[in-house]
Amino acid sequence: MTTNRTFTMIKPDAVANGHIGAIINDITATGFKIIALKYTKLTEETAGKFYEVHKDRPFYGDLVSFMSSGPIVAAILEKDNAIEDFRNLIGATNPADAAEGTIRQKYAKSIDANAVHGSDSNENAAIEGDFFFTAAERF
Ligand code: FUP
Repeated sequence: MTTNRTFTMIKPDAVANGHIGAIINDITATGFKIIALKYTKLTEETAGKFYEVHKDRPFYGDLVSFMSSGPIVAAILEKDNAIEDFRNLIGATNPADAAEGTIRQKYAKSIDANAVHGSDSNENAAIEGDFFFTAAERF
Protein backbone atom coordinates (compact mmCIF):
# COMPACT_ATOMS: atom_id res chain seq x y z
CA MET A 1 0.00 0.00 0.00
CA THR A 2 1.28 3.44 -0.83
CA THR A 3 0.62 6.34 1.48
CA ASN A 4 -1.73 8.78 -0.16
CA ARG A 5 -4.01 11.69 0.49
CA THR A 6 -7.65 12.59 0.51
CA PHE A 7 -9.56 15.83 0.90
CA THR A 8 -12.50 16.42 3.25
CA MET A 9 -14.92 19.12 4.27
CA ILE A 10 -16.94 19.17 7.46
CA LYS A 11 -20.15 20.58 5.97
CA PRO A 12 -22.31 23.46 7.28
CA ASP A 13 -24.80 21.12 9.02
CA ALA A 14 -22.14 19.36 11.08
CA VAL A 15 -20.43 22.67 11.92
CA ALA A 16 -23.76 24.24 12.99
CA ASN A 17 -24.61 21.19 15.09
CA GLY A 18 -21.33 21.41 17.01
CA HIS A 19 -19.64 18.30 15.60
CA ILE A 20 -16.29 19.74 14.42
CA GLY A 21 -14.31 18.41 17.38
CA ALA A 22 -15.92 14.95 17.38
CA ILE A 23 -15.43 14.51 13.63
CA ILE A 24 -11.77 15.58 13.72
CA ASN A 25 -11.28 13.18 16.62
CA ASP A 26 -12.83 10.30 14.64
CA ILE A 27 -10.57 11.16 11.69
CA THR A 28 -7.32 11.28 13.65
CA ALA A 29 -8.27 8.24 15.78
CA THR A 30 -8.60 6.27 12.51
CA GLY A 31 -4.97 7.09 11.71
CA PHE A 32 -5.27 10.01 9.33
CA LYS A 33 -2.59 12.69 9.62
CA ILE A 34 -3.74 16.29 9.10
CA ILE A 35 -1.66 17.87 6.33
CA ALA A 36 -3.74 21.05 5.98
CA LEU A 37 -6.71 22.49 7.90
CA LYS A 38 -8.91 25.57 7.38
CA TYR A 39 -12.13 27.03 8.85
CA THR A 40 -13.75 29.03 6.07
CA LYS A 41 -16.97 29.70 4.19
CA LEU A 42 -17.76 29.04 0.55
CA THR A 43 -19.62 31.61 -1.53
CA GLU A 44 -22.30 30.50 -4.01
CA GLU A 45 -19.67 31.01 -6.70
CA THR A 46 -16.92 28.94 -5.07
CA ALA A 47 -19.37 26.21 -4.01
CA GLY A 48 -20.68 26.11 -7.58
CA LYS A 49 -17.16 25.70 -8.90
CA PHE A 50 -16.26 23.00 -6.36
CA TYR A 51 -19.33 20.94 -7.29
CA GLU A 52 -19.21 21.75 -11.03
CA VAL A 53 -19.02 18.01 -11.81
CA HIS A 54 -22.64 17.77 -10.53
CA LYS A 55 -23.94 20.81 -12.45
CA ASP A 56 -26.41 18.79 -14.54
CA ARG A 57 -27.81 16.88 -11.56
CA PRO A 58 -31.25 17.94 -10.23
CA PHE A 59 -29.87 18.61 -6.75
CA TYR A 60 -27.05 20.95 -7.90
CA GLY A 61 -28.78 24.26 -7.00
CA ASP A 62 -29.77 23.07 -3.54
CA LEU A 63 -26.31 21.60 -2.99
CA VAL A 64 -24.61 24.90 -3.86
CA SER A 65 -27.01 26.88 -1.61
CA PHE A 66 -26.48 24.48 1.26
CA MET A 67 -22.69 24.36 0.95
CA SER A 68 -22.50 28.16 1.00
CA SER A 69 -25.02 28.53 3.86
CA GLY A 70 -22.47 28.54 6.68
CA PRO A 71 -18.84 27.90 7.57
CA ILE A 72 -17.09 24.63 6.75
CA VAL A 73 -13.82 23.00 7.77
CA ALA A 74 -11.59 21.91 4.88
CA ALA A 75 -8.69 19.49 5.31
CA ILE A 76 -6.12 17.44 3.45
CA LEU A 77 -5.55 14.08 5.14
CA GLU A 78 -2.83 11.47 4.71
CA LYS A 79 -2.92 7.73 5.36
CA ASP A 80 -2.15 4.50 3.54
CA ASN A 81 -5.13 3.77 1.27
CA ALA A 82 -6.57 7.20 2.14
CA ILE A 83 -9.39 7.40 -0.39
CA GLU A 84 -10.97 4.03 0.38
CA ASP A 85 -10.33 4.16 4.14
CA PHE A 86 -11.86 7.63 4.40
CA ARG A 87 -14.94 6.62 2.37
CA ASN A 88 -15.35 3.69 4.76
CA LEU A 89 -15.00 6.02 7.76
CA ILE A 90 -17.67 8.46 6.52
CA GLY A 91 -20.19 5.88 5.26
CA ALA A 92 -22.78 5.97 2.48
CA THR A 93 -23.87 9.27 0.88
CA ASN A 94 -27.33 8.82 2.38
CA PRO A 95 -26.91 8.64 6.18
CA ALA A 96 -29.96 6.33 6.31
CA ASP A 97 -27.78 3.76 4.49
CA ALA A 98 -24.54 4.53 6.36
CA ALA A 99 -23.06 1.73 8.43
CA GLU A 100 -23.12 1.84 12.23
CA GLY A 101 -20.26 3.90 13.66
CA THR A 102 -19.57 5.86 10.47
CA ILE A 103 -19.39 9.65 10.60
CA ARG A 104 -22.50 10.12 8.47
CA GLN A 105 -24.46 7.60 10.54
CA LYS A 106 -23.47 9.43 13.74
CA TYR A 107 -23.65 13.07 12.69
CA ALA A 108 -25.73 13.48 9.50
CA LYS A 109 -29.49 13.70 9.12
CA SER A 110 -30.16 13.70 5.35
CA ILE A 111 -28.61 12.91 1.96
CA ASP A 112 -28.16 16.60 1.14
CA ALA A 113 -26.88 17.69 4.57
CA ASN A 114 -24.62 14.70 5.10
CA ALA A 115 -21.98 16.12 7.49
CA VAL A 116 -18.81 15.46 5.49
CA HIS A 117 -17.30 15.30 2.03
CA GLY A 118 -14.69 12.75 1.02
CA SER A 119 -12.81 12.63 -2.28
CA ASP A 120 -13.67 9.71 -4.58
CA SER A 121 -10.25 9.33 -6.28
CA ASN A 122 -6.59 10.33 -5.96
CA GLU A 123 -7.04 12.67 -8.91
CA ASN A 124 -10.02 14.47 -7.34
CA ALA A 125 -8.30 14.60 -3.95
CA ALA A 126 -5.45 16.54 -5.54
CA ILE A 127 -7.81 18.88 -7.43
CA GLU A 128 -9.97 19.50 -4.34
CA GLY A 129 -6.97 20.06 -2.05
CA ASP A 130 -5.55 22.57 -4.51
CA PHE A 131 -8.92 24.37 -4.50
CA PHE A 132 -8.46 25.32 -0.82
CA PHE A 133 -4.76 25.16 0.04
CA THR A 134 -1.50 26.65 -1.18
CA ALA A 135 1.76 24.72 -0.85
CA ALA A 136 2.72 26.91 2.13
CA GLU A 137 -0.43 25.83 4.00
CA ARG A 138 0.51 22.12 3.96
CA PHE A 139 2.60 20.52 6.71
P1 FUP B 1 -20.43 11.52 -1.96
O1 FUP B 1 -19.25 11.23 -2.83
O2 FUP B 1 -20.77 10.40 -1.02
O3 FUP B 1 -20.33 12.85 -1.25
O4 FUP B 1 -21.70 11.62 -2.92
P2 FUP B 1 -21.88 12.28 -4.35
O5 FUP B 1 -20.58 12.69 -4.95
O6 FUP B 1 -22.76 11.36 -5.13
O7 FUP B 1 -22.74 13.58 -4.04
C1 FUP B 1 -22.11 14.78 -3.66
C2 FUP B 1 -23.05 15.55 -2.79
O8 FUP B 1 -24.26 15.85 -3.50
C3 FUP B 1 -23.51 14.78 -1.56
F1 FUP B 1 -22.63 14.86 -0.58
C4 FUP B 1 -24.83 15.44 -1.24
C5 FUP B 1 -25.34 15.84 -2.59
N1 FUP B 1 -26.40 14.92 -3.08
C6 FUP B 1 -27.71 15.29 -2.91
O9 FUP B 1 -28.00 16.34 -2.36
N2 FUP B 1 -28.68 14.45 -3.38
C7 FUP B 1 -28.39 13.26 -3.99
O10 FUP B 1 -29.31 12.55 -4.40
C8 FUP B 1 -27.03 12.89 -4.14
C9 FUP B 1 -26.06 13.74 -3.68
